[in-house]
Amino acid sequence: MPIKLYDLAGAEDDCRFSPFCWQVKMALKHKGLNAEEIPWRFTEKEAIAFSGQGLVPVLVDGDKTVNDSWEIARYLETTYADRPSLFNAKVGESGALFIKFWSAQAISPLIFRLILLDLFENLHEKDKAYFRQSREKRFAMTLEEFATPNDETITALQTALSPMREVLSRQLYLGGDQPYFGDYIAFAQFQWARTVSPIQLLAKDDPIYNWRDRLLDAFDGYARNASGYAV
Ligand SMILES: N[C@@H](CCC(=O)N[C@@H](CS)C(=O)NCC(=O)O)C(=O)O
Repeated sequence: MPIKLYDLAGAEDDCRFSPFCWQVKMALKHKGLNAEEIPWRFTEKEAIAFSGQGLVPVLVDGDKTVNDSWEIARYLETTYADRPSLFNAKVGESGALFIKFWSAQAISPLIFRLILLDLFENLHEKDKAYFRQSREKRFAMTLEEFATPNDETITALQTALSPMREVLSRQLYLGGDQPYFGDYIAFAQFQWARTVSPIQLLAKDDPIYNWRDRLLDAFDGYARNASGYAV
């Protein structure tokens, strides 16, 4: 039975923008595993109710159901231990865990402010009211107040990315010579933006741009061929 992955989609079935799902999709490719990527919308809670919660990604592998991107990566690592490693042992897992929280707390909020209005435009009509209401409650302001797609936010993002830029000016990937799950976590942030927004987050001479290019080309251009903007 093929692996199934419930993957957030927008108005069009091929608009797949969830950064958490992108981490998992790159991890599956890394392991050489194919999955059926099932389009799922924010309001289709009943379709993933069997997982006991309401967020994607949800992975179904035979009789096993796993949710949460980090838990899915750990599941793939142990279940498919004979395939290329996502973590390269405990020390790699610890590094990836740092990238997960750094990315969520220092990078994601800035990218979100930059792409939010474009992302909203790409949502399925049936999701728009839910998304607006849930996010406005979370931010305690309107989407339009929260969004700041301007030079100031771009500059703040460049500053926040500086440690990653330092690493990538010295080596090809955060994992060294080869990508690992930490690379996919960080890459997923840029793929999130690329799939819904024409905004240029990275200059072409930035080592991060070149690193992202390598990952866009990985696995026969899997991420590059996804629906989105060629930025
Ligand atoms: N910690 C979770 C977060 C997953 C998450 O927030 N998924 C979003 C899509 S990017 C979602 O399903 N949201 C549904 C909702 O807000 O109702 C993970 O890493 O998988």
